[in-house]
Amino acid sequence: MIRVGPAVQSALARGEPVVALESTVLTHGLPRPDNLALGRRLEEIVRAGGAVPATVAVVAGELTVGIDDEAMQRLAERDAAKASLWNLASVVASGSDAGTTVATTLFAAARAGIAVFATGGLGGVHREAFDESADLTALARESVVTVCAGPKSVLDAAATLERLETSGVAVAGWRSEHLAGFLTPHTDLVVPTRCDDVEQVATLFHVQRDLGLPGGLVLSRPEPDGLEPAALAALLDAALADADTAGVRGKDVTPHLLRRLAERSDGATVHVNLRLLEGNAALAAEIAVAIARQRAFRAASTSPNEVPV
Ligand code: PSU
Ligand code: MN
Repeated sequence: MIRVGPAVQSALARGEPVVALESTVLTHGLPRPDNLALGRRLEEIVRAGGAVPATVAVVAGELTVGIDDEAMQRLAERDAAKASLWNLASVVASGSDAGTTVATTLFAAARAGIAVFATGGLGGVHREAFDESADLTALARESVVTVCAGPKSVLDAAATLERLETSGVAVAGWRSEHLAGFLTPHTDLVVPTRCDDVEQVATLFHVQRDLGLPGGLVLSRPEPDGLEPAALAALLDAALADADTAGVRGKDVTPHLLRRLAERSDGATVHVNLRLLEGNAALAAEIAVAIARQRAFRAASTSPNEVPV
């Protein structure tokens, strides 16, 4: 029941690099009309990096890997649902349109055979007890490289990192020892691995697969354009208080907080969000190219552990 778009299908059949992109950022994460412009720009960035973009979404009840521009326009301009793993079946059954979260995008991308995924921020452990994103479950299950700017700023980053460790997800910092803070470049949390070039990332990915490890690899890329940690903390406290007063719960929490952060920062958080998404897509394309090259080399080589440098 997963539809794969024609460009993505032929790229995958030829072993060419493909980068999956999520769509909740279009339906819920960014204001109109920035969202549509961004969705198109991310695909362009991936193409410019030598890979084929595969934006994932539910289109009229069909989980689609590689939506066309018409579908992207509809998702960005009309109200659509937000599909995580726990409500995916009901969204599909009802025949509606939905943006896919990190969890659902990972699920669909892995089924289609895509190795690399670019997003903005990961879902994770919220500051309020018992709200934990299904993104964590999907990251533990799917053998995919997820390029992100760290856990979403509204989360408990330390708890999220612990949960990733518990479920066996490899976390690497892109040219950094620290976990990226989404809207701020760094948290003070140290990540287990540091990667300084894309070949290293591709090698880690292949070794994880060779070992038969079930989970994925999170590559945390700090966005240099990000906000000062103190400024972000003040904005967040205010936005969290707003959400509490408004009585927002469940899957509506994240979109609500993002909207309040944007309003309270005069759009600064949206600007950073756009920059980090673009940077992540560009890096993901490079990684997809490196993975495809190493895969071809390994297939031709008698010693599977040798990788090109
Ligand atoms: N971060 C953002 N904007 C977003 C999201 C994260 O800055 O729109 C989305 C991602 O798609 C992520 C989802 O997978 O929120 C997590 O939602 P939840 O916590 O309800 O699982
Ligand atoms: Mn939640």
